[in-house]
Amino acid sequence: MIAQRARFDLVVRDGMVAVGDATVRIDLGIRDGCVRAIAERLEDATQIVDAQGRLVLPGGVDAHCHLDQPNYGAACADDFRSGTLSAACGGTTTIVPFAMAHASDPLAETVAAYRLKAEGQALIDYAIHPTIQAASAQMLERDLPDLIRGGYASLKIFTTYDDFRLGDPEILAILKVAAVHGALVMVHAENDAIIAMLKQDLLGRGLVAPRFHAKARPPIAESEAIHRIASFAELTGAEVLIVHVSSRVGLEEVTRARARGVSIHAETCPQYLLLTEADLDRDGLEGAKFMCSPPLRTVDDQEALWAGMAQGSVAIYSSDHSPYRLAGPDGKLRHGPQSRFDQIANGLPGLELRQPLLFSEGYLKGRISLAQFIALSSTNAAERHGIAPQKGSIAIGGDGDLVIWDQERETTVTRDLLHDNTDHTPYEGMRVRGWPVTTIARGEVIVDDGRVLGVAGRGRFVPSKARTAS
Ligand code: DUC
Ligand code: ZN
Ligand code: ZN
Repeated sequence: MIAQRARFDLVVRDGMVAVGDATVRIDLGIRDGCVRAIAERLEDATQIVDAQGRLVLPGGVDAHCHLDQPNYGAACADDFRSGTLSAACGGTTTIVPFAMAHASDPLAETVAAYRLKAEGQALIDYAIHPTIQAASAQMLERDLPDLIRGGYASLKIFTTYDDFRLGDPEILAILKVAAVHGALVMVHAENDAIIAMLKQDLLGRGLVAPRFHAKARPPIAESEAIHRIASFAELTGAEVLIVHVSSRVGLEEVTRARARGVSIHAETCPQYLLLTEADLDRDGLEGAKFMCSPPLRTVDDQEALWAGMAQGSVAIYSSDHSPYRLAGPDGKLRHGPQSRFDQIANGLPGLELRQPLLFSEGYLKGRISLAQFIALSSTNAAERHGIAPQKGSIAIGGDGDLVIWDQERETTVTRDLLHDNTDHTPYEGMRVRGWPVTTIARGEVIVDDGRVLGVAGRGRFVPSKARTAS
């Protein structure tokens, strides 16, 4: 006799599922990785997960993190295996890291090689952003359109860093191509000349401690670059996303441009909401743990970013997980205890704590609503980066990527709690309320109450779709 297959592979029973700002007690039925039914009572399942009394939200989408990147000094501490494990343990079910290479490397090869690094390693699904560091005629006419059509419709460019930065003519040319072919262009927006001048002044005066990192990259460096990119977006009609917006004045440039109809969005990250430049001044080289670019700012900047999250001018909340160990020959302090600020790698870990921090500090403290928590940490990123509706929401036909939250759980953050491969967390000692206790990815329970059940390599590539036919 052939056994009948159950109607659902998994039913998540009796959870409080978010519908707008309300929650509804309902069952979710998943078959073949996708949500197939949402109803008061679903039976006939191979597996039932009891979510009674708990919130059931879409899995987090972290569309800005750095894994297994080339070493430009300190080594990236996480590969796809450790990075996706850490993400899954923190309630994230999709990530979008960057395929980075040298300017002269062929784009398609860079992206293909990076995709290979994920295969067999990733625990959760992933899309990929190519970073664009050159703008030759062949690249603009052929390589870039091919890439966009091929499932890489979300690109990143830089206005600073000697190895990556593009000049205005190249940026304009790339935006024109992106507008025609329907790609999103993510921009690291800081004025390179301002930073170079200030850095030289500070180092010349012997002002080398980590806190001078923030002085070398003031908010005006960010706001100038955002203003320029907004103008270019207005001119070309391209859709742009300013990544890691850190300052009030930076966000104001985005808000002003949006008000006149420019297709520009802002992303921010937990570090800009919860840490300040005072952290750079901690004892000894403790400040190195807090060095990222753009740098941490002030309480006033934090308030502007929280207001932007609540009012909609910040669209996306990502980790910008840039993992470096402190110790060791490849770590942040590889130049020794006297390291100058310009010798310390910029980047903070955050993949695992991104969701818990926003849930606790944003939603449970009343700074944002539950609907805003979901939009900022999942749906908006999926939509803007071309992976919705498969990712980023709970909907019939979408992937069964769900996170069950225990709203009552209180956790003190310690390094031991986390699964990334760094040796510290900038959030050590912070009290967090609410925790993503169960992570379900395409209908499979991959993390449950601290136990990792999913297997490395189960994660799949998700193509990022262009907005318009080209
Ligand atoms: N920009 C990023 O997006 N991540 C890390 C450092 C940086 O400058
Ligand atoms: Zn950046
Ligand atoms: Zn980044």
